[in-house]
Amino acid sequence: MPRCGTVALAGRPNVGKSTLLNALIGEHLAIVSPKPQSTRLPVVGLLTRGDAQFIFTDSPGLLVPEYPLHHVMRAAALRAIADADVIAYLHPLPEHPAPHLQEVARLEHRPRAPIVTVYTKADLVTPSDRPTVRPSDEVVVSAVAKEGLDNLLDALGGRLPEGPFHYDPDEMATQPLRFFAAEFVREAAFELLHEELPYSVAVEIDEFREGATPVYIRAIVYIERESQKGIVIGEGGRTIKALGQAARTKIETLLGQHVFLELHVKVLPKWRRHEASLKRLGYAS
Ligand SMILES: Nc1nc2c(ncn2[C@@H]2O[C@H](COP(=O)(O)OP(=O)(O)OP(=O)(O)O)[C@@H](O)[C@H]2O)c(=O)[nH]1
Ligand SMILES: [Mg+2]
Repeated sequence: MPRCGTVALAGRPNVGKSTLLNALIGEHLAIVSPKPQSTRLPVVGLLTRGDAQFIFTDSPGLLVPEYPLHHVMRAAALRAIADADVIAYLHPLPEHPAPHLQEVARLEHRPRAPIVTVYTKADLVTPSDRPTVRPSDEVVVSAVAKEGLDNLLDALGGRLPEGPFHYDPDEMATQPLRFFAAEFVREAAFELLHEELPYSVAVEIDEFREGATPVYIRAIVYIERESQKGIVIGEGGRTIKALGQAARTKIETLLGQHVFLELHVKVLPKWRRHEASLKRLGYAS
Protein backbone atom coordinates (compact mmCIF):
# COMPACT_ATOMS: atom_id res chain seq x y z
CA MET A 1 0.00 0.00 0.00
CA PRO A 2 1.46 3.42 -0.91
CA ARG A 3 1.65 6.20 1.64
CA CYS A 4 0.86 9.86 1.04
CA GLY A 5 0.38 12.84 3.30
CA THR A 6 1.32 16.32 4.40
CA VAL A 7 4.41 17.03 6.46
CA ALA A 8 4.58 20.44 8.14
CA LEU A 9 8.07 21.87 8.61
CA ALA A 10 7.57 23.87 11.79
CA GLY A 11 9.77 25.73 14.24
CA ARG A 12 10.99 29.12 15.34
CA PRO A 13 12.21 31.65 12.78
CA ASN A 14 15.61 30.98 11.22
CA VAL A 15 15.97 27.34 12.29
CA GLY A 16 16.40 26.19 8.68
CA LYS A 17 12.90 25.18 7.55
CA SER A 18 13.15 26.63 4.05
CA THR A 19 16.70 25.35 3.54
CA LEU A 20 15.57 21.87 4.54
CA LEU A 21 12.58 22.00 2.18
CA ASN A 22 14.90 22.89 -0.70
CA ALA A 23 17.39 20.16 0.23
CA LEU A 24 14.63 17.55 0.38
CA ILE A 25 13.06 18.57 -2.93
CA GLY A 26 16.42 19.16 -4.58
CA GLU A 27 15.33 22.51 -5.97
CA HIS A 28 15.45 26.08 -4.73
CA LEU A 29 11.73 26.60 -4.12
CA ALA A 30 11.59 28.42 -0.80
CA ILE A 31 13.48 31.61 -0.12
CA VAL A 32 16.28 31.44 2.44
CA SER A 33 18.02 34.18 4.39
CA PRO A 34 20.37 34.54 7.36
CA LYS A 35 17.83 37.13 8.53
CA PRO A 36 14.88 35.66 10.48
CA GLN A 37 11.24 35.87 9.31
CA SER A 38 12.01 35.55 5.62
CA THR A 39 9.14 33.13 4.97
CA ARG A 40 5.75 34.84 5.06
CA LEU A 41 3.52 32.38 3.24
CA PRO A 42 3.64 28.58 3.17
CA VAL A 43 5.58 26.99 0.32
CA VAL A 44 4.61 23.49 -0.75
CA GLY A 45 7.20 21.03 -2.02
CA LEU A 46 6.42 17.53 -3.31
CA LEU A 47 8.67 14.52 -3.07
CA THR A 48 7.88 10.99 -4.22
CA ARG A 49 10.32 8.38 -3.00
CA GLY A 50 9.57 4.71 -3.52
CA ASP A 51 6.01 4.06 -2.37
CA ALA A 52 5.80 7.26 -0.31
CA GLN A 53 4.67 10.70 -1.43
CA PHE A 54 5.52 13.62 0.86
CA ILE A 55 3.61 16.89 0.61
CA PHE A 56 5.89 19.23 2.55
CA THR A 57 4.80 22.66 3.73
CA ASP A 58 7.49 25.11 4.67
CA SER A 59 5.76 27.68 6.81
CA PRO A 60 6.62 30.96 8.55
CA GLY A 61 8.54 30.71 11.79
CA LEU A 62 6.59 30.47 15.02
CA LEU A 63 6.88 33.93 16.51
CA VAL A 64 5.15 36.20 18.95
CA PRO A 65 3.17 38.60 16.73
CA GLU A 66 3.98 42.29 16.96
CA TYR A 67 1.94 43.65 14.04
CA PRO A 68 -0.78 42.46 11.62
CA LEU A 69 1.58 40.78 9.10
CA HIS A 70 2.94 38.72 12.01
CA HIS A 71 -0.59 37.59 12.86
CA VAL A 72 -1.04 36.38 9.30
CA MET A 73 2.31 34.55 9.48
CA ARG A 74 1.53 32.93 12.79
CA ALA A 75 -1.93 31.87 11.60
CA ALA A 76 -0.38 30.26 8.50
CA ALA A 77 2.17 28.39 10.62
CA LEU A 78 -0.52 27.15 13.02
CA ARG A 79 -2.76 26.07 10.16
CA ALA A 80 0.08 24.04 8.65
CA ILE A 81 0.60 22.31 11.99
CA ALA A 82 -3.14 21.65 12.43
CA ASP A 83 -3.56 20.29 8.89
CA ALA A 84 -0.45 18.10 8.89
CA ASP A 85 -0.39 14.31 8.93
CA VAL A 86 3.13 14.47 10.34
CA ILE A 87 4.96 17.39 11.96
CA ALA A 88 8.68 17.85 11.46
CA TYR A 89 9.57 20.15 14.34
CA LEU A 90 12.90 21.82 13.57
CA HIS A 91 15.35 23.09 16.15
CA PRO A 92 19.06 23.86 15.71
CA LEU A 93 21.38 21.17 17.07
CA PRO A 94 23.72 23.81 18.60
CA GLU A 95 20.74 24.76 20.83
CA HIS A 96 19.92 21.20 21.92
CA PRO A 97 17.60 20.24 23.63
CA ALA A 98 14.50 21.58 21.88
CA PRO A 99 11.68 22.93 24.03
CA HIS A 100 8.28 21.31 23.44
CA LEU A 101 6.59 22.38 20.21
CA GLN A 102 3.46 23.10 22.22
CA GLU A 103 5.41 25.69 24.20
CA VAL A 104 7.13 27.26 21.17
CA ALA A 105 3.84 27.47 19.27
CA ARG A 106 1.90 28.50 22.38
CA LEU A 107 -0.70 25.83 21.70
CA GLU A 108 -3.39 24.96 24.18
CA HIS A 109 -3.46 21.35 23.08
CA ARG A 110 -0.90 18.94 21.81
CA PRO A 111 -1.05 18.83 17.99
CA ARG A 112 -3.01 15.91 16.58
CA ALA A 113 -0.26 14.66 14.25
CA PRO A 114 2.84 12.72 15.32
CA ILE A 115 5.92 14.91 15.84
CA VAL A 116 9.44 14.12 14.68
CA THR A 117 11.98 16.49 16.24
CA VAL A 118 14.55 17.44 13.62
CA TYR A 119 17.81 18.87 14.90
CA THR A 120 19.15 21.11 12.13
CA LYS A 121 22.51 22.68 11.26
CA ALA A 122 24.42 19.62 12.49
CA ASP A 123 27.47 20.79 10.50
CA LEU A 124 27.90 23.56 13.09
CA VAL A 125 28.61 21.03 15.84
CA THR A 126 31.79 18.91 15.83
CA PRO A 127 30.90 15.21 15.82
CA SER A 128 32.49 14.61 19.23
CA ASP A 129 30.34 17.40 20.75
CA ARG A 130 27.06 16.14 19.36
CA PRO A 131 24.42 15.18 21.91
CA THR A 132 22.81 11.77 21.56
CA VAL A 133 19.23 11.90 20.34
CA ARG A 134 16.32 9.50 20.77
CA PRO A 135 16.27 7.30 17.68
CA SER A 136 12.51 6.72 17.98
CA ASP A 137 11.42 10.29 17.21
CA GLU A 138 14.49 12.52 16.89
CA VAL A 139 16.68 12.99 13.81
CA VAL A 140 19.84 15.03 13.24
CA VAL A 141 20.31 16.68 9.84
CA SER A 142 22.38 19.21 8.00
CA ALA A 143 20.65 20.61 4.94
CA VAL A 144 23.88 22.36 3.96
CA ALA A 145 26.05 19.22 4.22
CA LYS A 146 23.16 17.05 2.93
CA GLU A 147 23.51 14.87 5.99
CA GLY A 148 20.79 12.76 7.61
CA LEU A 149 18.20 13.44 4.91
CA ASP A 150 17.52 9.78 4.07
CA ASN A 151 17.21 9.02 7.73
CA LEU A 152 14.74 11.89 8.09
CA LEU A 153 12.65 10.69 5.14
CA ASP A 154 12.55 7.20 6.64
CA ALA A 155 11.30 8.61 9.96
CA LEU A 156 8.66 10.81 8.29
CA GLY A 157 7.62 8.26 5.65
CA GLY A 158 6.89 5.61 8.25
CA ARG A 159 4.41 8.02 9.85
CA LEU A 160 2.54 8.99 6.67
CA PRO A 161 -0.98 7.62 6.32
CA GLU A 162 -1.58 4.81 3.85
CA GLY A 163 -3.33 5.93 0.70
CA PRO A 164 -2.87 6.72 -2.98
CA PHE A 165 -0.59 9.49 -4.26
CA HIS A 166 -2.24 12.90 -4.61
CA TYR A 167 0.17 14.18 -7.26
CA ASP A 168 2.08 12.98 -10.29
CA PRO A 169 5.42 11.64 -8.94
CA ASP A 170 7.33 14.03 -11.26
CA GLU A 171 5.76 17.15 -9.77
CA MET A 172 7.61 19.17 -7.17
CA ALA A 173 5.49 22.28 -6.65
CA THR A 174 1.83 23.21 -6.51
CA GLN A 175 1.97 27.00 -6.51
CA PRO A 176 1.91 29.15 -9.65
CA LEU A 177 5.16 30.41 -11.16
CA ARG A 178 4.19 34.00 -10.44
CA PHE A 179 4.22 33.19 -6.73
CA PHE A 180 7.82 31.98 -7.00
CA ALA A 181 8.75 34.99 -9.17
CA ALA A 182 7.49 37.36 -6.47
CA GLU A 183 9.25 35.36 -3.75
CA PHE A 184 12.58 35.44 -5.59
CA VAL A 185 12.41 39.23 -5.89
CA ARG A 186 11.87 39.26 -2.14
CA GLU A 187 14.80 36.91 -1.61
CA ALA A 188 17.00 39.25 -3.64
CA ALA A 189 15.78 42.10 -1.42
CA PHE A 190 16.86 40.12 1.65
CA GLU A 191 20.29 39.65 0.06
CA LEU A 192 20.90 43.18 -1.17
CA LEU A 193 19.07 45.51 1.19
CA HIS A 194 20.33 46.14 4.68
CA GLU A 195 18.98 45.95 8.19
CA GLU A 196 15.22 46.41 8.46
CA LEU A 197 14.55 47.32 4.85
CA PRO A 198 13.81 43.79 3.54
CA TYR A 199 11.00 43.56 6.09
CA SER A 200 9.33 46.57 4.47
CA VAL A 201 9.46 44.96 1.03
CA ALA A 202 6.50 43.22 -0.55
CA VAL A 203 6.27 42.16 -4.17
CA GLU A 204 3.31 41.99 -6.50
CA ILE A 205 3.49 40.49 -9.98
CA ASP A 206 1.76 42.92 -12.26
CA GLU A 207 2.19 41.01 -15.49
CA PHE A 208 3.50 37.54 -16.30
CA ARG A 209 3.62 36.63 -19.98
CA GLU A 210 4.71 33.00 -20.13
CA GLY A 211 4.21 32.73 -23.88
CA ALA A 212 6.69 35.52 -24.61
CA THR A 213 10.38 34.88 -25.40
CA PRO A 214 12.00 35.82 -23.13
CA VAL A 215 9.24 35.37 -20.54
CA TYR A 216 8.09 38.86 -19.60
CA ILE A 217 7.52 39.65 -15.94
CA ARG A 218 6.67 43.04 -14.48
CA ALA A 219 6.74 43.28 -10.72
CA ILE A 220 6.04 46.04 -8.27
CA VAL A 221 8.36 46.30 -5.30
CA TYR A 222 6.39 47.90 -2.49
CA ILE A 223 8.03 49.63 0.39
CA GLU A 224 6.42 51.35 3.34
CA ARG A 225 7.80 54.88 3.33
CA GLU A 226 8.76 57.48 0.76
CA SER A 227 12.21 57.72 2.39
CA GLN A 228 12.89 54.05 1.56
CA LYS A 229 12.36 54.59 -2.15
CA GLY A 230 15.71 56.23 -2.79
CA ILE A 231 17.56 53.48 -0.95
CA VAL A 232 15.86 50.70 -2.90
CA ILE A 233 16.50 52.46 -6.22
CA GLY A 234 20.05 53.43 -5.28
CA GLU A 235 22.44 55.91 -6.89
CA GLY A 236 21.63 56.10 -10.57
CA GLY A 237 19.33 53.08 -10.16
CA ARG A 238 22.22 50.85 -9.15
CA THR A 239 20.48 48.98 -6.34
CA ILE A 240 17.22 48.22 -8.12
CA LYS A 241 19.22 47.05 -11.13
CA ALA A 242 21.26 44.63 -9.00
CA LEU A 243 18.07 43.45 -7.34
CA GLY A 244 16.47 42.80 -10.72
CA GLN A 245 19.52 40.88 -11.95
CA ALA A 246 19.71 38.69 -8.86
CA ALA A 247 15.98 37.95 -8.97
CA ARG A 248 16.01 37.28 -12.72
CA THR A 249 18.76 34.66 -12.37
CA LYS A 250 16.77 32.88 -9.66
CA ILE A 251 13.56 32.90 -11.72
CA GLU A 252 15.40 31.69 -14.84
CA THR A 253 16.86 28.76 -12.91
CA LEU A 254 13.41 27.62 -11.81
CA LEU A 255 11.73 28.23 -15.18
CA GLY A 256 14.59 26.95 -17.32
CA GLN A 257 13.86 29.86 -19.65
CA HIS A 258 15.17 33.35 -20.25
CA VAL A 259 13.28 36.06 -18.44
CA PHE A 260 12.90 39.80 -18.90
CA LEU A 261 12.13 41.22 -15.48
CA GLU A 262 10.95 44.78 -15.03
CA LEU A 263 10.75 46.20 -11.52
CA HIS A 264 8.87 49.27 -10.34
CA VAL A 265 9.18 50.69 -6.85
CA LYS A 266 6.07 52.04 -5.15
CA VAL A 267 5.11 53.14 -1.67
CA LEU A 268 2.24 51.39 0.08
CA PRO A 269 2.21 53.21 3.41
CA LYS A 270 2.71 50.93 6.42
CA TRP A 271 1.38 47.93 4.49
CA ARG A 272 2.52 45.50 7.23
CA ARG A 273 0.02 47.04 9.63
CA HIS A 274 -2.82 47.61 7.20
CA GLU A 275 -5.38 44.83 6.69
CA ALA A 276 -6.54 45.93 3.24
CA SER A 277 -2.95 46.20 1.99
CA LEU A 278 -2.09 42.79 3.41
CA LYS A 279 -5.06 41.28 1.63
CA ARG A 280 -4.11 42.92 -1.63
CA LEU A 281 -0.56 41.55 -1.35
CA GLY A 282 -1.87 38.02 -0.83
CA TYR A 283 -1.25 37.99 2.91
CA ALA A 284 -4.86 37.25 3.76
CA SER A 285 -5.57 36.01 7.26
N1 LIG B 1 25.39 25.85 8.74
C1 LIG B 1 24.13 25.62 8.38
N2 LIG B 1 23.32 26.66 8.18
C2 LIG B 1 22.04 26.39 7.81
C3 LIG B 1 21.55 25.08 7.64
N3 LIG B 1 20.24 25.16 7.31
C4 LIG B 1 19.94 26.47 7.25
N4 LIG B 1 21.02 27.22 7.54
C5 LIG B 1 21.11 28.69 7.56
O1 LIG B 1 20.20 29.21 8.50
C6 LIG B 1 19.67 30.46 8.05
C7 LIG B 1 18.15 30.41 8.07
O2 LIG B 1 17.72 29.46 7.13
P1 LIG B 1 16.24 29.43 6.58
O3 LIG B 1 16.07 28.16 5.82
O4 LIG B 1 15.90 30.70 5.90
O5 LIG B 1 15.44 29.33 7.96
P2 LIG B 1 13.85 29.35 8.19
O6 LIG B 1 13.57 28.48 9.37
O7 LIG B 1 13.14 29.02 6.94
O8 LIG B 1 13.64 30.87 8.59
P3 LIG B 1 12.26 31.75 8.56
O9 LIG B 1 11.60 31.50 7.25
O10 LIG B 1 12.76 33.13 8.66
O11 LIG B 1 11.47 31.30 9.72
C8 LIG B 1 20.25 30.67 6.64
O12 LIG B 1 21.36 31.53 6.75
C9 LIG B 1 20.66 29.28 6.24
O13 LIG B 1 21.72 29.27 5.30
C10 LIG B 1 22.46 23.99 7.86
O14 LIG B 1 22.14 22.81 7.73
N5 LIG B 1 23.73 24.34 8.24
MG1 LIG C 1 11.83 30.12 5.88
